[in-house]
Amino acid sequence: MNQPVTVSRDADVAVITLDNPPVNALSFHLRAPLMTALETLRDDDTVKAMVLTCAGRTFVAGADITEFGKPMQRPDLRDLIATLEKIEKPTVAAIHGTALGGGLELALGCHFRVAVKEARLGLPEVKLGLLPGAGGTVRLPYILGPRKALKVIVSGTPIGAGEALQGGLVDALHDGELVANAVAFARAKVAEGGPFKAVRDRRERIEEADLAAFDADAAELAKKARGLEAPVACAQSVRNAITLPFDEALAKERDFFVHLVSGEQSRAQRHLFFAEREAAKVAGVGKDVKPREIRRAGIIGAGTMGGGIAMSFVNGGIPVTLLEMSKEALDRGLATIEKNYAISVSRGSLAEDAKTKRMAMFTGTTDYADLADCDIIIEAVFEDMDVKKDVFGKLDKIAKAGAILASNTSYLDVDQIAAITARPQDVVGLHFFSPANVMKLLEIVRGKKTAPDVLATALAVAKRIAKVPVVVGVCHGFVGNRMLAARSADSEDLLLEGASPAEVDKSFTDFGWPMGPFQMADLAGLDIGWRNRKSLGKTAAIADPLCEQGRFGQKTGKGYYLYENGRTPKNDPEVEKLIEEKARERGIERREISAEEITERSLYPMINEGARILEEGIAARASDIDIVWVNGYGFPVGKGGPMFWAEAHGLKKIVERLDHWHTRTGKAVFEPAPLLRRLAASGGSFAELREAAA
Ligand code: T1G
Repeated sequence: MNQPVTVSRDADVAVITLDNPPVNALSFHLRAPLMTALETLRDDDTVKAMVLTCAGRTFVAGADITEFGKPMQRPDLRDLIATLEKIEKPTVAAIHGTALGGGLELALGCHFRVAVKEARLGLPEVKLGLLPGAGGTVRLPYILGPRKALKVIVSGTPIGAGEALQGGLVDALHDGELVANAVAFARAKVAEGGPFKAVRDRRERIEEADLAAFDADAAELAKKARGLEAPVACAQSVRNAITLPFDEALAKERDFFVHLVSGEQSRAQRHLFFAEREAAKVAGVGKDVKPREIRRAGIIGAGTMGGGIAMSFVNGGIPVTLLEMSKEALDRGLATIEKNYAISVSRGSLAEDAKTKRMAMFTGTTDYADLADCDIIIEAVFEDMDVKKDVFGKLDKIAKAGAILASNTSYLDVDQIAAITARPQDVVGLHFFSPANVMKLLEIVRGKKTAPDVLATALAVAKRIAKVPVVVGVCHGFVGNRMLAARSADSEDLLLEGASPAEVDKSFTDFGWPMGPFQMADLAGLDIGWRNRKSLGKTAAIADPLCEQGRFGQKTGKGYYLYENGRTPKNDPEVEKLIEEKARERGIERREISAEEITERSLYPMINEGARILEEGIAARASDIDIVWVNGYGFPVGKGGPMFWAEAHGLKKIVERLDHWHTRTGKAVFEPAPLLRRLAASGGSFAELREAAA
């Protein structure tokens, strides 16, 4: 068992090494010996300077998130930093990997910070529904200035060591031996002589701060918070660093932290943090299953999905061969990709030379034979089984042995597609979400014959292209789209019985969704659903007549809403009139429909379908379903995902209301799944399924 804290000496410089794998989280068993080391070295006159470093792949990646919600054992992180900051001999944090959250706060307790060039530094607490709780919202503004610090803290996105150096957060960058360089840096400071200023005493950036400009930035950021408390608390706490004395601002930061850490939103977002990591652990695909090597990817189809998928691979450093049926279609697809990169360059999120490098990683072709050297080939062609089978038939002939053949189908039976080939073990579904170069979610569809190393490869590729993977089984619409169908199964009746599209959408945005179902349908295009219904011989009371009038949504300037200028939806009395007419035709007496009823008739059936999906083993864990919905469908992170929210909301109440609507409507989507009924009756939780499965 490794020592969490070891102290070594390089003559008069003491080196404290923290070692708490895998990410040196500041658990109590690290904090206690660290406090002892700090106090001992502080009082040892033979020690002229101290260096703080970490063993393993990264500097401290934060407080130990698993300790939140439990009584905090002292010394806590603030005690450590308070002791560190009072040490008069120079203290230097030597940073590699990531210095995140409490890890960066600890480093800000030192006089100096040195780092390797690849290091990343940040305060991602806002992503856990928290704010930095050990001085980060006060000390970082002292170093970077309030406006820059506000951006770093409210985005939660780490900055690179180069940017940190420019901002004064890091004092030196090193290529070679980090600790040796840090010791040399410390010794040089000793030679320069003190006093050495603690961060809390460096007020220059605070005194020159432009409060009005800061408030304008904060107001902009608050607009994007969409009901999340943490971003607003972060901004207020950074503002306190400008307006209040250091210790007062620190105390207020603590109050915010204590409030947030015991709140529902942070509990939900911490659930998602661990759920995302759990989702990558797949039964039968242990660490012993080696992924196949992926040097080049082939993408079939350069349309919206194919182009976005291709960009994800190139952004992840994997060169792409992009195939289209015709040169025109290929050129159109590549031009769209180039335009997307140009937009990123114009926004400053991509350098011009990086764009050039990325465009050079695309090879266009209209010849299937050019895919023969690809290690993975993903088709993103028209969502039709015959078309998919035709493509896989061709792929089976040209793809090299061991190549992974993947379908981006969003609904269809991957086993049927695999059966077309002589290598079903190499076939997997990779369901990306539009826009594929932006959306984080990747539903990995495991076929009956998909080999474990194909799944291991898909999981490894997902990490390389910065996607959040969830492995799901084969069924119509997999996890996300299947539940989406249940969520909208009753939406037309809600309109016929009295709700307006705007009322339904408002209940969703009030809940925290970025957009409601009718605005979403207008964005996606009503004609897609219309074509689908016609092919299945199905009808829709409202959507069909809207489509017959050419109201396909944003793309035709009107759908459920009117779009006079671009994307802003406007209520259209024509639509209201059509709904009233269709209701009259069906003898439906229209009435007031509350937001609560809308939630019951849309979210409850969706959760119910989630329970069916768990019963069938299509999803391994309820938390996987939460990850699908938060990363693929905009389910509000502050609510933790549909299954987490359902438990917090009360399974008993949900089952009672499902029974009510099942009786009222006779619709199958409202008939409670046996699992849901059982857990509601026993007061059980979805988590117990996981334990049972483990
Ligand atoms: N606490 C506890 N466990 C952690 C952890 C943490 N801070 N960070 C990671 N783990 C576990 C994780 O669950 C996984 O476990 C394993 O380590 C490897 O992680 C007072 C309030 C550092 C970029 O938010 O972003 O400080 O699944 O798979 O992909 O202000 O981990 O193997 O059992 O993610 O290489 C702020 C969280 C905390 C950073 C590495 N810090 N971590 O990514 O590995 S709040 C964070 C990460 C705080 C103070 C406050 C990433 C990483 P298992 P991994 P990775």
